[in-house]
Amino acid sequence: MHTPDLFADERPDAGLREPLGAQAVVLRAYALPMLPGLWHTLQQLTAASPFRIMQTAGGRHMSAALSSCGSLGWVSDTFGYRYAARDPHTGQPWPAMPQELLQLGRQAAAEAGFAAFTPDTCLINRYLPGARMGLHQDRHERDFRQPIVSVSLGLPAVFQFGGLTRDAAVQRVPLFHGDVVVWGGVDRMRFHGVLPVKPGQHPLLGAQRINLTLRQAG
Ligand code: MD3
Ligand code: FE
Repeated sequence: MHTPDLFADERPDAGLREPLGAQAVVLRAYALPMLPGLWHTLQQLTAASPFRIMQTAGGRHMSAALSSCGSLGWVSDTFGYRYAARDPHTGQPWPAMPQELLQLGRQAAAEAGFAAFTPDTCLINRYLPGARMGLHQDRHERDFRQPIVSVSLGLPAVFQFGGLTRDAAVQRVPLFHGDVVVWGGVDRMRFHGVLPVKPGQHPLLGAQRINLTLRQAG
């Protein structure tokens, strides 16, 4: 068995497709050709709707900082989790979904066998070293038949991919700058999380990991 320490620096070849489940696949380095343009776009998005630490329904603080773009954005406070049309921090609508993100989401979903994916939101998670995300399911979207497309940027992280119950065995998968993962169908409700991001410097993003999660929420 590999440990995260042993494999975290071994970057798989660009273009590799790694199935994680019957309807979940890693597309290695799929988003790399879009950089640094995508990084520039992200900086504009997060200038308009800045990263913020949200509280959970239980009153705890998340360790990843969040922003969103699109017609809806994911918000969390002591009332719970939901999608909302306005950024509660600025009081304004979230920045519009950039065309390049919409295209990336559609193309990656099609690549994984999901036709006609039309994401209406992109959650932008920022992990500084030490930040993590505990095991959870994504269940606040209206239509679970729609897949989810995730784009990893910056520092690597170890993704945890579990089963349909919290206590099911967990696979550990290292995700690197430019990797795209598509999850849908029978794998859509699997528990997942992110282990604490290790300190490091990425040549383009510096000391952070950013994950984009494209979803059709409404
Ligand atoms: C597997 N974010 O924001 S996205 C999240 O790296 C979240 O920031 C992680 O989980 C991150 O909710 C990973 C990958 C992801 C998203 C949805 C899934 C994996 C999934 C739904 C089902 C199974
Ligand atoms: Fe999630």
